Amino acid sequence: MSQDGEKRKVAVRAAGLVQDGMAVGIGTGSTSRMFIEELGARVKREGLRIRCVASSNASHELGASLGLEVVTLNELPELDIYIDGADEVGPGLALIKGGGGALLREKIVASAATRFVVIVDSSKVVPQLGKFPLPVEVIKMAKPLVEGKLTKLGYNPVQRKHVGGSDYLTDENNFILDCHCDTIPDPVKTAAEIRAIVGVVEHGLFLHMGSLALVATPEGVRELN
Ligand code: ABF
Repeated sequence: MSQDGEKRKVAVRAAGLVQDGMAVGIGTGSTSRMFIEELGARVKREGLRIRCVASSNASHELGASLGLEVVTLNELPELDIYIDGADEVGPGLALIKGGGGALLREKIVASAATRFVVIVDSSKVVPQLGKFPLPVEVIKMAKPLVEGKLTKLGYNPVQRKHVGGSDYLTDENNFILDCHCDTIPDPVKTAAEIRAIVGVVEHGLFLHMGSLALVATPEGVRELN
């Protein structure tokens, strides 16, 4: 089965977890996009009454365009479930997220939810985190300082740019430094070291946040928890 076929399968399963009356966090990225489409289809078909909070402007607009009631955390600060993709899923459901640039809002929305369900295709499950560059969101003014400190720590930061060379900016108007670590043997230590740098807004290590991962495989959807 193609990677997109796997993503669709896991998106359908995830949409099935949503029940009438729930407050739902909707994620960002191509797997989440399929989940949002499937959720929109269920709302139309079954008349589910749900309200959603999105982890990016793009997902907010997509959800609204598909007929979902998408509000802000101000209106809905407590969520029953948050469903989102990931770039890597390691042991203990340790995650790297933020390849799509929405790590800050994703972590905020995840922290507002009772359950965080991760939806991925099988290529994302790894024995150790770190092959995927770890995104670190930084305040513009602090970029040189943070870059220098990340380099000293051996994390090989590279500022994210658009294809044409202009600076990539997050929804919160910050820069992203992608850290080419190659391996992250101790994610807790790495998370603490990065968090301690003044000017870092957030990093893409999501530790002890996921409740369940739905992993699409050619044989079907596998559950990891
Ligand atoms: C979000 O989208 C992210 O945290 C992650 O960066 C990305 C995964 O995207 P995709 O589903 O397109 O692989 O979930």
